[in-house]
Amino acid sequence: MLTLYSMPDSGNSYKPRLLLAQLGRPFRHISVDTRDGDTHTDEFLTKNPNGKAPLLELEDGRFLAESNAMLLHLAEGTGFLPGDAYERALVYQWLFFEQYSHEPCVAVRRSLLRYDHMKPYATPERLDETLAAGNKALSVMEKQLARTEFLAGGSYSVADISLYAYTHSAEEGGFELDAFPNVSQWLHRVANQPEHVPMEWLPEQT
Ligand SMILES: N[C@@H](CCC(=O)N[C@@H](CS)C(=O)NCC(=O)O)C(=O)O
Repeated sequence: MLTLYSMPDSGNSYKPRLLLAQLGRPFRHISVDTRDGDTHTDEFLTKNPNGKAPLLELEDGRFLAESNAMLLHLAEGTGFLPGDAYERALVYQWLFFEQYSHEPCVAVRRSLLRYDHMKPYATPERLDETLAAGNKALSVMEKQLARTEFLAGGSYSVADISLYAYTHSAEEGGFELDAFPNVSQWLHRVANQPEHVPMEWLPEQT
């Protein structure tokens, strides 16, 4: 069985949990808390030298880090990842966008405001910077979603799962989603996909 080391409150960790739930793939879940140093123990670092969650352990014992790499691997051969080369590249486009232009501001601002251990880093300059960059990322999504139902076109894909994770919780980072009506409607569409689970969902332990 697959094993996922993930942090319940983290959007990066939510991405593979959501896809696994939607694929109906059972997995063992091991909760880690980065604030307790769980990802910096010698044991964890042998599994992921980067010391970050989520981390996926495949059935054969191999490990895979990086949430978006997990989405691509798990979605292979399913309707969550197009077969056509260009359509697939559009999914990659949004996954790279998520990691470079969205997560570093939308997710980071949420953690600056939400977690006590991040408070020393929540300077007014940092909050201003992440707000401006996050609003820019949301406006890029807004323009795309004025044209297509989902981010990479007409079909729900792992691009939507990846960007849903931190967009649906963006208000916790002080972003005003009412200013982005197409994004808000897309959030509802994503939440209404079959077998959707909320961020708090964790599989029952066997
Ligand atoms: N690019 C990585 C980011 C993972 C990441 O930043 N995880 C955070 C929790 S959301 C973490 O483990 N932080 C602990 C640390 O950096 O020491 C991914 O998408 O999986």
